Amino acid sequence: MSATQIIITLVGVGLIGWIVWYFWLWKGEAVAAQAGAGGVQIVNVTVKGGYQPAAIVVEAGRPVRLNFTRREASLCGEEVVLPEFGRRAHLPEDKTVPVEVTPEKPGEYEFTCGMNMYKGRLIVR
Ligand SMILES: [Cu+2]
Repeated sequence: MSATQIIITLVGVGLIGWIVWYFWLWKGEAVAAQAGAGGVQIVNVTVKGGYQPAAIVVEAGRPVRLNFTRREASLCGEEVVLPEFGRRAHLPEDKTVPVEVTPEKPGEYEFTCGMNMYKGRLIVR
């Protein structure tokens, strides 16, 4: 193989690796909740083509307030569901809707849109 062929091969492999990582492996950076009054853990979540942030780190045993704001006309994110907590909320466009839960046990808890298309995770430590 010539040097050019080696370089082209390496670039190709790198590109494939990046595509695999970006589309299948990357789940978004986890964001830690901010401490609010009374020990509430607060996170602002934007709903637009998904949840931003989609991974939220909180501490067990303390209340968590997720402030959901839907910033899109699409009806996909109109409803958010937290199945493990038996909670669901309607999210009107451009209005912030707080959803409070208290995760007692460490673990990962999913939240999704009403159709189970948008997915986010509450990582409880
Ligand atoms: Cu949906």
